[in-house]
Amino acid sequence: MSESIYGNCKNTLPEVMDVLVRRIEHLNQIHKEETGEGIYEHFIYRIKSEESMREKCRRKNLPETCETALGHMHDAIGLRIVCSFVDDIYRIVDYIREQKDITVFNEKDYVKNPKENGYRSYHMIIQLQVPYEDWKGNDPGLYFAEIQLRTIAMDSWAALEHQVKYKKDLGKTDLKLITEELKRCADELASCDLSMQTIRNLIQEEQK
Ligand code: 0O2
Repeated sequence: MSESIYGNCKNTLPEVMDVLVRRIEHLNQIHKEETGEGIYEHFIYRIKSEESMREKCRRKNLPETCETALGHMHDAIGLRIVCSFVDDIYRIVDYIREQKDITVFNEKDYVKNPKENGYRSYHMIIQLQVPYEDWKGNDPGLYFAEIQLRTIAMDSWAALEHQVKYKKDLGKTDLKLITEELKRCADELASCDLSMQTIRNLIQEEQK
């Protein structure tokens, strides 16, 4: 069997991801105790499969090594947090920024600055310090992770758009029309997110 692209860190990656997962669950718990509501609707997480990581290395013309997978790529560990309201996305972002063992390496706010196709999400690349060895042999070690934050509406849109991207049998006309419709949908969903946020604010004001 060929060696893992994650080298000696293969078995550590799930443990590092677990630290992050527990942190986010803790935030949800605190928020529930304070407000009676969870801060996210659901969240999912994964270690990028060997196959996907190797494919990404090839796509980017980088060697299929542990250094590339854990030093140059930042999404071997990925979390996706799906919220009911846009404000909750920014609350979680602030919470992540406050963590002493986390350094924010890069952020992309595709919520305020959507991609041309309509894609919306908040992306954070973070570096987490953990009491485990990293790929460089440092202990405590540093591990990258990608955290994507979105609303339920943004998440449904991204799932549909992802499906379309991989449909190979679409003609040029179909593709153009679908792309335009997807963009229109993304904008309408963003407008719904805004209305939902306004309704929530009104309810909260009323409760004060
Ligand atoms: P997977 O399978 O989801 O992990 P990168 O390609 O990561 O080096 P880039 O281009 O700077 O770098 O990344 P960006 O824009 O932060 O996006 C990374 C991830 O966001 C993607 O991961 C997707 O999950 C998601 N994403 C970004 N743009 C789109 C989009 O237009 N549509 C959808 N559906 N998802 C998007 P990967 O690596 O593609 O794959």
